[in-house]
Amino acid sequence: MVPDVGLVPIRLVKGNLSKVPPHVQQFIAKYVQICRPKGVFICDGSDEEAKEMTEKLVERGTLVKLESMDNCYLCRTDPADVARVESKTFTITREKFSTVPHVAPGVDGQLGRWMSPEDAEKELGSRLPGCMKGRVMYVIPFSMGPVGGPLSKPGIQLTDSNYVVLSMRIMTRVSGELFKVIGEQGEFVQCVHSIGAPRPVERKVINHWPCNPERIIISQFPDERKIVSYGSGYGGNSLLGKKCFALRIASCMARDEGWLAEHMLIMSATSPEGKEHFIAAAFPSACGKTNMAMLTPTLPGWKIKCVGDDIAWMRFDKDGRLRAINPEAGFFGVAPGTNTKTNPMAMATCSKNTIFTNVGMTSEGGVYWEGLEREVDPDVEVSGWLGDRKKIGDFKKSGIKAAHPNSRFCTPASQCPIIHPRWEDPEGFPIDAIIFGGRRPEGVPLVFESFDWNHGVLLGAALKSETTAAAEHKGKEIMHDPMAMRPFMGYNFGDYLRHWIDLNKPGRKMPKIFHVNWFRLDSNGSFLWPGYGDNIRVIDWICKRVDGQDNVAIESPIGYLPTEGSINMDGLNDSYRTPQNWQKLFSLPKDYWVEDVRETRQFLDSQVGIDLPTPIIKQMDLLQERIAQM
Ligand code: OXD
Ligand code: MN
Repeated sequence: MVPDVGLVPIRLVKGNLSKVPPHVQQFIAKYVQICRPKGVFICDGSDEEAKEMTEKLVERGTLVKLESMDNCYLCRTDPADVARVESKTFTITREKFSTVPHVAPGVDGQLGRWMSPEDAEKELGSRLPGCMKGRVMYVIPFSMGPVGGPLSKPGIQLTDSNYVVLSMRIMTRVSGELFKVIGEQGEFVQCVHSIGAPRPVERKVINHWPCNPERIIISQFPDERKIVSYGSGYGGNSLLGKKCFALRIASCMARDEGWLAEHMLIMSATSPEGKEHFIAAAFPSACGKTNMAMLTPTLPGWKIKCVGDDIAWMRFDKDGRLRAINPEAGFFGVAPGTNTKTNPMAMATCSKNTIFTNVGMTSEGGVYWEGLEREVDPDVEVSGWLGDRKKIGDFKKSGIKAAHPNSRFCTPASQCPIIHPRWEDPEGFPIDAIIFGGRRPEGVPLVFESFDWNHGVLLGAALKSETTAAAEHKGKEIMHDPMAMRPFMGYNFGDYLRHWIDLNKPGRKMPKIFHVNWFRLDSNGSFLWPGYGDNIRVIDWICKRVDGQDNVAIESPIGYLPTEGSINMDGLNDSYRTPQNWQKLFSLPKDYWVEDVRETRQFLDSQVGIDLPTPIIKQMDLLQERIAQM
């Protein structure tokens, strides 16, 4: 069947074009014309479709079936394509300062990368033409958020990677129904993705993972609600519903429409008395958001339910409550470090119907990564992500990792044993508390609360953390990651802060804002806090504050701190319960804070410059004054 939709014929390999609204057909036809795939496959999101595609990928060697698991597969990528590439990620707007703030002269801007439409045309014009030659273009209709929900948004992704098709159907809601939704609403986000390896391939294909890492470009066009990603098949570079759409494009939609698209987990915590609180928490990549979203409480009687582990879309309802949905349908979690102690719920979630990428594989057909040493038979042989076979202990001895530090599991959220029973409620959940946090080895207390909304926005703006493997950074350093959105900002960060401040309107019930740090170290380098399931103790305190308990907090220069003894330490090891440990967890070394605030101020002044909203400058002045008087 070769229907003609006006530009070039769409040579259909599979699917039903008659169900595709005309403006979506035009979009497909435009990119068929440019990318020249050998055929077009319109996905319907069905299990049969996934099964067929999976079998093909196993035959080809892109996926390996994990024999000891239930419907799980391993993918090993080209070692040159293993993480998000922030340096090649751009936002394209006519006006530069819609995308990036006015940085100080001579300063290298860190909050977003702008490209002019002319340069983008040149860059993409030298990559896209013919980029899908010899490959099939898959058309993925997907929804971020429950299909047709009031807070949800539809998208169409075109891609020449069937690994992407399979991952997108886990991470988003892929369904032919979307064509109807789009037909009625008109709007959809245009997502174009190519691995950049037309046939015959020029670059040597490694691990059956064709890609073009030297020419990667990930471009967002917020004004056109469009994303074009070229060269990489990995994670946030290629699953365009996630970072590109649900954060970068959606933050622009949110600015225009008065809501928030944030890099936040969503969870509920129910106290032993049966009171449920909803929490959204922003942490930079690889700070344990997934662990926190599904933590197993160590305090008796508490229950945690997970709504989402990475992204929150939040909008005030008519009663002035901020309601959040998780726009995603799956978890794309970092594998190393995940085990039955740190995150038993994630382990249970990814025991079936999961695609693992760049982890090790045991000779029995199970998975292995650093952190599972105690859970996998030490005599078993593992083939590492780079293909070398060794015993577990020998990986450690040789210093070679069995799994890449950014290796992932891609698994359906519905399989999480503690997924909230109403996690797909299209209306979302009312958020009581927003938490910001990062990896801060020094100086920053376990938890503190902002004095008010604007002070809370400053806590988010001042967020810093040790760097991670989720992007291409090398080594450990403390990096600014304002609102945990540095790599995901869709527009001028000063305007973004202004948007946050402006949300605080009379009649609205603003969530309380907190800052946490699970990662403070002792002088001998050991953690002062056990973390993981014991973080419920901090959540317990946060819930008390949300409920208005005044006697559990004391004012300090940086915010409200817990009064000594107000965090429940029952059942913890004695070493955590000493007054000395409390002092180490909550102390505010003056020199540290004087320097910290000076450095934050310098960062915001130089990076956001004249775009920094006055209320934030005022908050910094007040903070600096309070610290000077310490
Ligand atoms: C992620 C990230 O993959 O934040 O979620 O990098
Ligand atoms: Mn993330």
